[in-house]
Amino acid sequence: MTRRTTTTALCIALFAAVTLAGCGGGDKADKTEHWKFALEEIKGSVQDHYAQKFKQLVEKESHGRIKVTVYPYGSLGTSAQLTELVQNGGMQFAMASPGHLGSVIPEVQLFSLHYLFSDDEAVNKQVLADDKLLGMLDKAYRAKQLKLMGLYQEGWMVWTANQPIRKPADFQGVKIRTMVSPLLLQEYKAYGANPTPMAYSEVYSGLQLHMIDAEVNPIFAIQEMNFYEVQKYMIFPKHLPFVTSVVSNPQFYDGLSGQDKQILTDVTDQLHDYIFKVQQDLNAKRLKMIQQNSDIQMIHLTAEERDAFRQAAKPVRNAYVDDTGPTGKALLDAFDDKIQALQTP
Ligand code: 6CS
Repeated sequence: MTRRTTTTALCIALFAAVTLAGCGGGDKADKTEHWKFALEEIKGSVQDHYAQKFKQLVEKESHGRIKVTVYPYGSLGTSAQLTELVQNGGMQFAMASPGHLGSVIPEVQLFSLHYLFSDDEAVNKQVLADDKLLGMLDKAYRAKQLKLMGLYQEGWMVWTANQPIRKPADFQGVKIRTMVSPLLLQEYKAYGANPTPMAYSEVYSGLQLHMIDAEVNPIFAIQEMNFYEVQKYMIFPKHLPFVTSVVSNPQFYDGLSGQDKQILTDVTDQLHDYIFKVQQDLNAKRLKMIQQNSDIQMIHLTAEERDAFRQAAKPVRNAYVDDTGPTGKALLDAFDDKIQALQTP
């Protein structure tokens, strides 16, 4: 992988052979460490698969010197509270989805823009590992007391509703629950909907009690949070993959030995491939489970239908640039350039 270096890899190999005092990081390398990792999703989710593999690889590569404890959603609070825990140093790692994090870091709302990504998940996977983009974003994360460790997708977002939605006008007045980032609200307002931000844990009861009419999430989440039980339609607009970011505390990260930083680089590189396959398999499996356990109707939008949403969503790109200024513009351009380069044969 691009970010690995031979020197630091050698450093890790040396550590396996001898108990060393440190490799670029001094006296920290031989102490037992306990790292905590908080999730925005429950056990069995895509984030849980990521974190369990992270634990396995970190503990293996550190020869048991580092112990990782994973906290699935529910044990520690909302996404915003998990982010605060990492900012305060109470937690070393957490998942921070742009759909929530956009309230703290406006630039990250790039990943809330509809019809920005490629239709090809494999292209999006490469874009989300692009060093230039990650470096630019990390600056914005650091300005808000977070260290960006990586980005990955968890599957295409799907709308669930009690009525068919095939064109923007069908959204008129529909109360759709969204995550809390302001730009997400603008996206759905552009379609004529009535977006209602709400914590993840409140969505099921919100749908059941008809406080909201619709919601949007990847398939695996619609299954494991039982949203399909209280909705009549699943609509596939392929407008946005659900993207999440792995974050750490900057002081914690900067204070790590060179060896531990290299372990993290190795592990997050390996996880980028691992989680891509996991999310594809999990989403396919969970779709079958939903179909077997309910009579929810599936609507796959045609190219023309998707195009009407694409047109309606276009002005929101300008709103993103207005909100984020030159930094956001540079990020948007870098993202577009990368997609273009990867899609051009
Ligand atoms: O809709 C949400 O709020 C949540 N959805 C997923 C798939 N992951 C975390 C996020 O908080």
